[in-house]
Amino acid sequence: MIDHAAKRSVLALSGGVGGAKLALGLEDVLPAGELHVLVNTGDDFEHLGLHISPDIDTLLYTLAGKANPSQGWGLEGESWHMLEALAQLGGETWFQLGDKDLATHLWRTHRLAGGQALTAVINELASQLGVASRVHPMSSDPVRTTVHCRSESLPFQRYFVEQRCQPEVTGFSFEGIGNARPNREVMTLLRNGAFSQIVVCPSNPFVSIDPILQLPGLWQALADNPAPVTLVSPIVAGIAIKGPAAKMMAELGVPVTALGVLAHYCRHYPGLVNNFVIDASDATLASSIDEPGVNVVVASTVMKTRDDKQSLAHAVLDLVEG
Ligand code: FO1
Repeated sequence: MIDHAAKRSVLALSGGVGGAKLALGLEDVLPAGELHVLVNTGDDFEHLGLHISPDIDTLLYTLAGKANPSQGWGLEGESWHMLEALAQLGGETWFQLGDKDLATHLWRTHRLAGGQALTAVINELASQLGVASRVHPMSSDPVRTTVHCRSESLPFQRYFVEQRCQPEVTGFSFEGIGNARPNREVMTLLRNGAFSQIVVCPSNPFVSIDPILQLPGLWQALADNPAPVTLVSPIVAGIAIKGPAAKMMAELGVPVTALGVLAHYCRHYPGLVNNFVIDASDATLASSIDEPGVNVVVASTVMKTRDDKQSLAHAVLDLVEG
């Protein structure tokens, strides 16, 4: 195993819970401050007058060691008095906001109303929570994911939380993406050659990573960058490690395998992926992957323990030095 202390920074692209696991492993094995995470904000929404950034908060809480371990989202040791009182008033309680988590939403909404950019507010929150890595919203401009289903189109959180991902999906759109500017600091770091590797975490390709890559100019900037791009498959042995990715692939007619994941990225972002990490249980698929320029790597990608997260992080980082 290589000592990663001497190397440059790493940029990880992430959605919420699944991506946060690998981000935590990367943070553990990299020198402090060398991990930058560019996070999806397509599932941000305005709820009860508050600006909620679920994937950003999942990253912040996970890297701060404060995440609820069973849910992956929200804070550990949470209480629910506000939600109970809201229910008594007849308010909407389908989206669960814990009492401590509420402070994050109140603070963010207050700072945004005062004219701060989302990027600056997240920097403040990260520093208050004691997060050593850099957590970057993909953009400070609003992008909102809509899930198109057979019978209706739903804002992302209505589909994901209220409808529990049950409606059959036919596609996705990202409102506002055409005018959204990619995170300026990350674009500058890319231009300056600050990253030794770019890692696409095992997050949902359609609703977590696509909104990031479809920001104007972003995926081309990643593809043109000399730092290799390593994609970790979110599909293992035909199932999604976390969330509805496998269900969505089946409904969209994409093969529910690691091959289907790679085909999605290669079709929409040609030349982006240099390394593709698949799980050991999918090792037999390796010989059937013949995407030009893609190096296939087999590793243990299921991250149940902290050790699992660190081992996968080492396997990914070793690719660049190896
Ligand atoms: N996910 C749920 O499945 N149910 C919830 O009630 C819920 C509340 C919630 C509150 C704050 C927050 O930061 C995240 C929350 N999530 C909840 C997760 C959220 O829906 C994420 O967008 C998904 O996990 C997809 O990344």
